[in-house]
Amino acid sequence: MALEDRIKQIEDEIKKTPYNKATSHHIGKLKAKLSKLKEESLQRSSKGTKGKGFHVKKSGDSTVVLVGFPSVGKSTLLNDLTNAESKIGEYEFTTLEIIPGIMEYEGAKIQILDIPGIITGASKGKGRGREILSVARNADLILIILDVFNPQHFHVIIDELKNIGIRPNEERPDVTVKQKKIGGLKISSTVELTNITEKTIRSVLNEYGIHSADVLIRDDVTVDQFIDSLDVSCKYTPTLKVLNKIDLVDEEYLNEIKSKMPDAMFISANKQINVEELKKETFNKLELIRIYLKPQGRKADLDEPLIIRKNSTVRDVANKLHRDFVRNFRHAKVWGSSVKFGGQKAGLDHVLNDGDILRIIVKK
Ligand SMILES: Nc1nc2c(ncn2[C@@H]2O[C@H](COP(=O)(O)OP(=O)(O)O)[C@@H](O)[C@H]2O)c(=O)[nH]1
Ligand SMILES: [Mg+2]
Repeated sequence: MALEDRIKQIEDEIKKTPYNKATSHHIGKLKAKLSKLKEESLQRSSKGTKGKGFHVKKSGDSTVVLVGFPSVGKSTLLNDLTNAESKIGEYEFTTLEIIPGIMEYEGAKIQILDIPGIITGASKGKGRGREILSVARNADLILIILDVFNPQHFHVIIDELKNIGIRPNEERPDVTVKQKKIGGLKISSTVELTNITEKTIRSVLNEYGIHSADVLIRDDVTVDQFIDSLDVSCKYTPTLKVLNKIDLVDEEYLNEIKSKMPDAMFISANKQINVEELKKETFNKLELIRIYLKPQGRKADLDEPLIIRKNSTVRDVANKLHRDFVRNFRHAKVWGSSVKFGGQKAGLDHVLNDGDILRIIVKK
């Protein structure tokens, strides 16, 4: 049976099985099976897309992807936010390729990708949807662009993203599984588990071929979250909801949607309403910090910071500068709020703070 058919079969079986105490571990097993199959299917499709024009080189300090149905104004918005010139169309499916642009904000260069519009069923391959959506898997932030007249598309997009292995706005659950050769499964948790039984945990692990391991759970996870924690390919990506074309609606309509979607941004891409606010919110959501580099024997360059994601380490900076910095790393010296005193020695795993000054010392 083809992979997609097996996925469908298990999805149907999960739907058919009533959920209760007696069936929960069976459902857990099915869900684990499903997750494995989806992962496999994802891997296959990403192999198949190489060289087809959907591979975009990452550039800038972080990458933002615009995801939405056709004709919601993604290309118009890309042109507003960046130096790019993406074609804008009156008809659907204007953009058939990925158009990158760079948005400069507060000294950061943020890459924004305009991808073709997706439709319902995209993650199952409709309209090249899988290839399109796989680009979103590499994003640091996803802007979900909605037409002000179709806010209900939000749920479709979230489902499509989930199907492609993205967990929008979720945190990676705190679960560690240390596999061992013998000894069986030892399961412990630091919180009370109210959503999953030990039996279910065991059957999920067995489905993954894990029969001996120390499992430590620090969050009150659901079955789905527990399965996700075993799937290293899951991406936990923040998103920002953007409702476009507000110039077309009256205040009453607008206020009604605002009350239903209080966390969304309301803009008009072609009338340039709230575009500056969107730039600011995008920048904030990425949680970027500035690091000033201090070359040996010289003052730190306080004009041109290096921009990296919050919680980045010395290793992340070193990697960004040059491969050799990690290979020949001796130690680092740090000035700023991440250390107790200025010039403190730090290793590759030291987590940096906004405004830190960093000097990397390498082996000669
Ligand atoms: N009234 C209005 N029209 C817009 C707005 N943004 C985009 N459009 C129009 O919507 C159509 C589709 O825009 P486009 O950027 O190509 O959408 P895409 O398919 O999502 O890339 C074009 O005719 C745009 O001029 C907006 O804020 N207000
Ligand atoms: Mg477009």
